Amino acid sequence: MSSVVSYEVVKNIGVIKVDSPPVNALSQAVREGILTAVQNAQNDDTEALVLMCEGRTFIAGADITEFGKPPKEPSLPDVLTALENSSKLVVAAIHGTALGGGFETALCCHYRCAIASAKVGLPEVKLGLLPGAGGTQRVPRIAGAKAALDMITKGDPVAANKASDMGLIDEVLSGDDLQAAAVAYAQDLVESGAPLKRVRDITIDPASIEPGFFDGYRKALAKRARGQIAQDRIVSCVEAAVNKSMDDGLAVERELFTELVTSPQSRAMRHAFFAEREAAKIKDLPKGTPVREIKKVAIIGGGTMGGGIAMCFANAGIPVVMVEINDEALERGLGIIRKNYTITVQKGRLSEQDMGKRMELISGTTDYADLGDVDLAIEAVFENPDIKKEVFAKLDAACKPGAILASNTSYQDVNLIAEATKRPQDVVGMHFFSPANVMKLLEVVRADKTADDVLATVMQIGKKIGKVCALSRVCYGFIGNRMLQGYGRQAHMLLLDGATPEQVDSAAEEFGMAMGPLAVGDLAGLDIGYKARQARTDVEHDPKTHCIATALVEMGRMGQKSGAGYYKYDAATRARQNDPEVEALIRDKAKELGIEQREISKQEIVDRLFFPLINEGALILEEGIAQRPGDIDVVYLYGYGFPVAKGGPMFYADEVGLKNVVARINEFARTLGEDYWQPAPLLVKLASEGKTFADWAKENS
Ligand code: 3H9
Repeated sequence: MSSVVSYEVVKNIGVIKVDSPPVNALSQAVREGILTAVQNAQNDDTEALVLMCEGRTFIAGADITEFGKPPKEPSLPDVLTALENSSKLVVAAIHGTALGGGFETALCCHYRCAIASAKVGLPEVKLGLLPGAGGTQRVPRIAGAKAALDMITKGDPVAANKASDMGLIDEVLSGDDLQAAAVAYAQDLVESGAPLKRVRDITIDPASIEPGFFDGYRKALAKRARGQIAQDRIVSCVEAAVNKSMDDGLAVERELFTELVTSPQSRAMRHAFFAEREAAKIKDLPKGTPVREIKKVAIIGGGTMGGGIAMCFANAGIPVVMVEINDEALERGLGIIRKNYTITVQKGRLSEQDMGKRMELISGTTDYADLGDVDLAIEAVFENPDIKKEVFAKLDAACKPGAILASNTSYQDVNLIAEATKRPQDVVGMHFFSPANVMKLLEVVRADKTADDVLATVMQIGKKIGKVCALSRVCYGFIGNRMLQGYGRQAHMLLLDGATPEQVDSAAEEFGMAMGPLAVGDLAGLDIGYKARQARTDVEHDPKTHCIATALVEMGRMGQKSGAGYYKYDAATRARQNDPEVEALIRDKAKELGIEQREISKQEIVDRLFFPLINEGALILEEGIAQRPGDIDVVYLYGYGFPVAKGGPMFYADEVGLKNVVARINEFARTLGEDYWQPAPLLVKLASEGKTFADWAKENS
């Protein structure tokens, strides 16, 4: 038998077991092993077959590392045909997550059973793909076109009980012994003379689909999926499932899958998938570094940020105590959390009972003496170094030895914060992004003395609370906000050079950003940057880079919250509107500074916004602030709304070609001045060697 697929006869049932850690992906060896087992089993004494997996999960999909390489026999469709055509009844027995090609394998079995904790799904869309092994044809045949489209275009896994309601699972098993339960289920099917149910034999009546249904679905998707081609192709496949024969539908699916798997979008999204997992690994941490147990957490500061962080832990079932300076502030903080949960309940995304359980996990205090039993304290107070140091000195005195002390600072020097304690080895940065209970990114900031086990613990707890973690060394703004400075500066300078706020934002949004830089400023509040600039007295501010934002704040235009910033906002809809007053202000400022305004092309806007990100990213790599280019991509994808279909700024740079990036930066240096257009030495070096950031990552892994 194959080394990754075994075959064993239990009573009258043949059990085919895949054992290919970590997630039993359908590598060539797994495909061949299943095919051989099914073929051999046709001639033995068994009466039915069970297909199941060892380890943490049923097959979690095709082996993504094989995409983009020459195909190896047998193909997945060949294996699935053998399963579906088996003369003996085949039962898929699912635990963990049957995803993508894994679920498609199960759909080719004649029956599917699962333990209650299992989930099934077709997440290919998250990799810029569509299910390419019959999923787009079989799910609509079982669950209907609408349910299939919802499942495949969102890509989220469905719990076993719901999947059973949809008809995708035939039996939800009780008990923990999957093999015993699945064998018993297969025996029952044999005894009852159950037929070989083949999904391919189900037909959908095209008349059951309302006219215009697919066009309507496409239109709704165009808004939600913003330029991602996979969604559109998925609709075409499901349309074929309704209107064509199984074989013709499979042919459409194959053709469109092949188009997508070679597309830059899917390449970028596959890069993002692996970069996310890689970012959680700290290169120089010895294997087996122990982790500290985190049973209770303290959050210092009950503002929007502190409240959001508290929710992250409560959502993961970890008790939290929130610390505020007085009862009133504490009540306000807890009230904001209660309100946030209530909104989630009203939207039907949380039950009242679960809200109650989460609120019970959150307590409050105004006394640091109550923090003696916490394992992790996260400070989320004002961005003022003196206040932060004071808080850390208090935490150092109140918390038990070994408790981790973390700062949620966005900019401050974590080394200086650590110096305020007698345990710098226990001090680390945990930079959450607002709103903290929603945004996926957690920048973990490693100070000079942070202990290895503290870093390992924070990475682990970050994953537990559902965050994607990336490691940064200490510098002003860490990875994300440091890079953002050049992006924000260019957004501003583009205005002075003649672009309107709408032109700048819509170019960034067409590029794929969730929101343009100026609209983001309005959303966050222009007063925040204003105060930060005023507080930063250690550097000289270039009058050109923020004069408009400063003038807007001084005119009382703080952004959305005051109804106006770079734009005017409709009070009811919050829709942004161009404002001639702002356009006049920009013209005046340009004149004052002696800048001659001109028409600016979309391409220039895009390059001037995104190339500074790449350039600063290269400096950050060179200085060792980030471990890998992929980590920088992860920061931008999960913290700053960078389009996943472009893979992150460093992946985007590789796609554009580093030579082209350097040439354009040099051109901007000539035409716009060298102050902000100096190509990073690493960028120049890689470009001159004809290399990419991905090459650098390999050489420095
Ligand atoms: C597909 O199926 C196409 C078909 O329709 C058509 C084909 C013709 N391949 O996430 P984790 C690795 S497309 C290769 O940390 P968790 C991962 O890189 C596929 N490797 O664990 C990591 O490696 P390392 C559709 C994979 O417990 C390790 O496994 N399927 C694959 O938090 C552990 O991963 C999907 O998109 C793979 N398919 O979560 C599912 N999957 O340890 C993708 C994982 O070296 N996978 N690895 O860093 C997942 O969503 C999660 O991994 C899963 C486990 C939920 C399964």
